[in-house]
Amino acid sequence: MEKILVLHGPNLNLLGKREPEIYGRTTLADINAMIVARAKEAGIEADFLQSNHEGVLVDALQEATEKGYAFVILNAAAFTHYSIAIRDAIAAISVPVIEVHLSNIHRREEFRHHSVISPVVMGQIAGFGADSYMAALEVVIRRLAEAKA
Ligand code: CA2
Repeated sequence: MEKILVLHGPNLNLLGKREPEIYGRTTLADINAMIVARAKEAGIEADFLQSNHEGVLVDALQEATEKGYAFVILNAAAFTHYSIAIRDAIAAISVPVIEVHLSNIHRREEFRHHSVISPVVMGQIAGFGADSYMAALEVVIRRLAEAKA
């Protein structure tokens, strides 16, 4: 069975519990459950990791190849905007990474407009709340089906 890794960056553990006016009421556990349900339908296994620590995310990206993940769906949260370590880790691995954001980072504060990881990911999906993750998953499902055909 193909498997994917979903990585959530710093503070996303607070989702649904703080600042609902920006990030909504859906919790991270809700998002993970939605991903598991859709992935299961498509015969894909999904693993999850949330960390507030840059190095933990770098380690997880580095290990993605040897652990056999077909894709990584990554919300690097604030690290998106300044973590060269995460960018370098993405560039160093052969596993394709899809960048997701709950909010539309391009219509928020100026400092959120730039993603240092965008040049090294497969693509970016932003602004659809939890559906940004679900849209990324649909891309994964289609790409994996194409690869089998
Ligand atoms: O829109 C996104 O998904 C972001 O990656 C979320 C990050 C932010 O720094 C990025 O610019 C865009 C912040 C995640 C923090 O999530 C919280 C959730 C609830 C309460 C407080 C923070």
